[in-house]
Amino acid sequence: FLPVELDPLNNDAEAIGSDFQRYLSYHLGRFQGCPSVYLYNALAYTIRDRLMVDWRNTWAEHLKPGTRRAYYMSLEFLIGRSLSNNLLNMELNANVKTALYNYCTSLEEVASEEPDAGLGNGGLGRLAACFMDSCASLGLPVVGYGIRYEYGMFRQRIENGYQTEEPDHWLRDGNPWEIERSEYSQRIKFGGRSESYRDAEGNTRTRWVDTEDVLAIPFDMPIAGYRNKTVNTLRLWKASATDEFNLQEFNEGDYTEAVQAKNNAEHISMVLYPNDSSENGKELRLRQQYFLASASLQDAIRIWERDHIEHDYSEFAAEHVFQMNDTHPTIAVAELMRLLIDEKHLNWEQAWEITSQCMAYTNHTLLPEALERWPVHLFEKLLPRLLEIIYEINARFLRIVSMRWPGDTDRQRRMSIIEEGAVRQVRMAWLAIVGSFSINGVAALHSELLVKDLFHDFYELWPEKFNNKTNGVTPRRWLANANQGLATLINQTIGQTWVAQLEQLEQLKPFAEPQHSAFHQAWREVKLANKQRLAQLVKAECGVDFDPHSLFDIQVKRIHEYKRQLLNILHVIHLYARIKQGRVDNWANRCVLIGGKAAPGYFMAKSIIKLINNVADLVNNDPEVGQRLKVAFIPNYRVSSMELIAPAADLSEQISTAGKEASGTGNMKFMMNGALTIGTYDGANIEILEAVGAENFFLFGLREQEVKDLRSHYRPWEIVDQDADLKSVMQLLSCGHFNSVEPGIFDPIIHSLLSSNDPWMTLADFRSYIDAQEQVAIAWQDQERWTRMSILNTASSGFFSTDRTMLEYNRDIWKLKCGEEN
Ligand code: DL6
Repeated sequence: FLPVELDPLNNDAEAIGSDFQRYLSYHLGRFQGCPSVYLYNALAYTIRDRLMVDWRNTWAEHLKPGTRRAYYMSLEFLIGRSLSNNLLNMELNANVKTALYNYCTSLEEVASEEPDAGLGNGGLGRLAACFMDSCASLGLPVVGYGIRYEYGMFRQRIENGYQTEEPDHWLRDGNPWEIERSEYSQRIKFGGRSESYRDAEGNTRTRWVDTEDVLAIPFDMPIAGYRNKTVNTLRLWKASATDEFNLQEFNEGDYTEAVQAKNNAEHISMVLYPNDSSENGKELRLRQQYFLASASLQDAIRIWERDHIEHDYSEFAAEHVFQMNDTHPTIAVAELMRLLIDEKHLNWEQAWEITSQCMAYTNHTLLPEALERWPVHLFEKLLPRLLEIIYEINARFLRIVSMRWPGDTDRQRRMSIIEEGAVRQVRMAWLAIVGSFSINGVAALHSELLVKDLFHDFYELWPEKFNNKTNGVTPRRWLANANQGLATLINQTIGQTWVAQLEQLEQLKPFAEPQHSAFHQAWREVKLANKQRLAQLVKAECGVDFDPHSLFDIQVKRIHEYKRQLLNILHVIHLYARIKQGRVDNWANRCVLIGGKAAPGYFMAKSIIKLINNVADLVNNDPEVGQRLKVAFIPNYRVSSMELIAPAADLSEQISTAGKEASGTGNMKFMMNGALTIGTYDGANIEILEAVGAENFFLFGLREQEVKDLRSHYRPWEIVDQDADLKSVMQLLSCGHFNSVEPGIFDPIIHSLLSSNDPWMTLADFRSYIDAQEQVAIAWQDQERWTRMSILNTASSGFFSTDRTMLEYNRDIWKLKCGEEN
């Protein structure tokens, strides 16, 4: 046991400096002149030590019997870097800077050595990481459960304009933040069969036998709250072979088989699936999902049983809520039933009462291809006992449906957790809905569409389960830390309370008025400095010269047809055509930056990257174009690149087909940093528009209902015929202007744009997008006006803090006590 009182470490620069030196020399065995990555490691250990007392105390506080806790279960936590964020939250920046000064290095240099923990694909994973920061900052007893992937999101390189993927071995130099706690390992079953047996009291029970087990080993990452002495835990599971599994093979004398078995077990946590918004459909993925769900639930039960010696499960639901991040971990519904029935010997009704009071589900997409369904035969092979439980859940659920709508077999078929057909499938979203007491979408429009369309049948049955929780982002990472220039200016103007209460930014509104010209000037200077910093990165990474005085027009996010990077590049081609035609009235010099990764098997997304790069190549090297237009594709877009990009943006591109982007969170990061948005009426754009006012937002395009209405009679070729500008753009594309040495490579793109079946209806929005972009150019020419709009965007971004989002989850779903209330 730890001593009751653990002395906090000294935080002054001298003590930090000497601990840093000790770690470098005695722990890492490195000395002057060593590669900087060791300086980073030594500093991270030094800082982690300083989290330890609060970390231990927070655990102790949260584990007090009777404390209700939430568990955020997610296959993805896109953490990025931890060092500078921790320093900000711990208020150690100044002292660390001084300490490092004595060692002839800067904090920026050392911090840039930290590899991104890229354990997620995009918005969904980054949201989970922002949630963790906010929960800690609010003192909420929330534990994150995820997988410690050996390889995170692939590293993207661009070769001849094409995306290539390389493995991201982010753990190569160790992860100084994590602590392995193998004493809390859990055993996870796979395969085998289920059998009935009679227990000592003569009760008939079921058990899952002849399984091939895998060990789940927890690695804990500290999540420091903002200056509140709370340090929460993100527990990530690593898969490992069990000892006896290996032993058996060794005893049979087959060494290589034994090693193979070990490898198979460890594969489970080897790699993150790099698919965003599409089904993964692979057996290993289902293994990952069950591995996470089972390990986390067993862990929560272990913790609870330790303090509830009598194991009275009637109290369990009052103390637990499991928030399932999308359908990925929703096998947890069936797994909790299994644990309670097979292992804890509760009856079905008791187990169901607990499960359905503990589980909550967040949906993050309306795209049908992202709604997971698993073939029944896969379940039979991998998780036979779970399948039995799912069948029973479904049978009981369908009885409720048939009582409510007698004779409506069509509805029963639609609502069944098992989808019938050539290959029978388990519908994971349906399982989540049936097993959860709360189901939420992530922005107002998205939640509205969920109950109107996708989940309508369930909404009719249980309207009280459905709610909206609009996403947010953490202002610590995305404004206070990423944009230290702007944060300082804001602090000088309205004080520092905004960092923990973002709505305080409202106080900046009066400063948007023209009489505050000194403030406007300072605002522009900060932006210019951020743009200079980004221009250096663009030069280094893409070899393209961005003039920091040009309009920085930026779209960074996963490459997907619904996000319509294509529409952006059509606009670029249009601008290029205008320059070539000498039509440069109302011109604003622009630097267009696009970045994002395409799923490795997503052909169209990869073609779009190639098109962007080819257009960039031509535009950037045409002397007639000059500074009027520059285009770059930034490779390997990730959390740490966004920390440089968001503060430097003037214009944020949020141009998805209406009804397709559930929320978006990049839109919020840009807004917070004073960028203006050009966007469709989609996802959280709508709430951004409402917050900042239509006059400070460039809205364009069809609305969701209009998109639906146009579907049956969409004829894009007619749109081309009627629009001379679009005709020029399409002509440049189809005559091979951008691919003279690789003829035909863009044909699939051209065909999809011109197809009446184009689900993203890119050409339908072309004209209104071009017109909105002209309004952007006009606004940019009046720098006073632009500055005013920029200030108002930051000032109106208070709602988009994950602190607000988490308080809403807590108020409506979790009902935990904050900080001192415990
Ligand atoms: O809720 C976080 C994020 C939203 O902001 C994006 O709009 C949405 O596309 C994303 N959803 C996914 C869904 N993936 N799956 N399954 O990543 O969630």
